[in-house]
Amino acid sequence: MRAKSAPVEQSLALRTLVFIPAWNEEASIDGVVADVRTHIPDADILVVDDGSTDSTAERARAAGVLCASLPFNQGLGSALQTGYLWALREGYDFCAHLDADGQHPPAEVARLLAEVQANRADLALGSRYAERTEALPGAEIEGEDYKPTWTRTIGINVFRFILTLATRQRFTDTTSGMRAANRRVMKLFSENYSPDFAEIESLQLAVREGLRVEEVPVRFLERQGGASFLTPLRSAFFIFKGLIVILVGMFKPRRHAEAER
Ligand SMILES: Nc1nc2c(ncn2[C@@H]2O[C@H](COP(=O)(O)OP(=O)(O)OP(=O)(O)O)[C@@H](O)[C@H]2O)c(=O)[nH]1
Ligand SMILES: [Mg+2]
Repeated sequence: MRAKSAPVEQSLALRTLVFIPAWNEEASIDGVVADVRTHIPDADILVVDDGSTDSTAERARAAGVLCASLPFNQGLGSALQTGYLWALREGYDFCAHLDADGQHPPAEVARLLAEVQANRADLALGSRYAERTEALPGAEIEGEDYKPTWTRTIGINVFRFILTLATRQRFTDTTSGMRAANRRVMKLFSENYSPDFAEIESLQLAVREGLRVEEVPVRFLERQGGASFLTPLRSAFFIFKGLIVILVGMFKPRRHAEAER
């Protein structure tokens, strides 16, 4: 007679993956991984090394976290899509991502995860500019507040206005790369995500597919090392490209994610 199999407790527990897109972030990756462990202790951690030429991947492996190394630099969108696909295929219930440069406090990411875990949103988005109805969140977090450059400020305001208009949902921080998601979002984004900076496009897509996207007020900090990719010229190009992408996105056929629920 076959022995009765013992109940597998782990299969009943909800599993969370926190992934960190990283491109040449050796100066900050150790600190970010350590902070995620402290503030989101139950989550598995995946560093998506986007073809780094420094020791980012070695450091991630030495820290004992999962590490997916893309063979060459493919852009932030590809790194994020890799994370969503990993989470989907490995059967995680929830996932979250944050930048590898130390700007996104993991304590704030934990608050985003709480929103999707409580099923108040499919996609929770950390916003530096959302109105704060309670006491300043993250006030206890050490570090200097993020200050956008003037080109960034222009871009943020342009996209805030256009995306709000295009989706008929109020957005304040469309370029935020601090997000938490459930499996509906994993499925959508692992199939549809542009390779480069696709933060805005992905929000438009999620709203059009009927997913619940919610902004949560958070603090962002200044970079802890490395260099920003967005020079003023790149920012101008990014704004131009973003506008075209939103315009085209308004006419794309819907895939009706609601029907897949
Ligand atoms: N720029 C850039 N970042 C990438 C890429 N692939 C992965 N990343 C990671 O994506 C995250 C965001 O990149 P950042 O250059 O910091 O972009 P940002 O936070 O919008 O810009 P800053 O506010 O100036 O830091 C970081 O963790 C990067 O390491 C890539 O191809 N280009
Ligand atoms: Mg950054």
